[in-house]
Amino acid sequence: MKLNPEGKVPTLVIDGRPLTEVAAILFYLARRFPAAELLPGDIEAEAQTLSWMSFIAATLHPARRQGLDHARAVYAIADKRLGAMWTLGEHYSIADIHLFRLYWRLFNSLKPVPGTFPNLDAHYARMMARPAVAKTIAIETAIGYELPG
Ligand SMILES: N[C@@H](CCC(=O)N[C@@H](CS)C(=O)NCC(=O)O)C(=O)O
Repeated sequence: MKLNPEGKVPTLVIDGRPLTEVAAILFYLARRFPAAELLPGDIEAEAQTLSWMSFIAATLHPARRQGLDHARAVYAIADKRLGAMWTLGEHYSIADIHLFRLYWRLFNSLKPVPGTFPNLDAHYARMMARPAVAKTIAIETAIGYELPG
């Protein structure tokens, strides 16, 4: 609570200063480590990244709390918006990490019928095939990270 009066995770501490909100933390990490190329260079693509992350934080993240039907409707919008590749088309970015984490929770707790969200399912599979993602999931599994029911 001292670090984040809202009492929520994640909170990243940078030289003693707390930074809250997934979108802001991802933005910071992308700018702090530019070699990873997690934020596209041109203005419109950067704005699209922010658009995705705003949608994810404000609409997708709280959807589950508003009931299953609402969650399904909102994830259907995300599925339609996503299309066939990454959130920004060819460029893998922080918006994909943000989207994946939310869908990962839904996928593993609610287990949607396969085919309900075809684009999100394909995105999930592409993300799980990334070595860094597999490594993170393995670390979390080893420490017993449990999903809310
Ligand atoms: N808008 C915040 C939401 C953060 C959030 O809701 N975190 C949840 C976990 S997913 C939490 O800390 N919940 C603890 C609680 O509500 O007690 C963000 O995007 O970072």
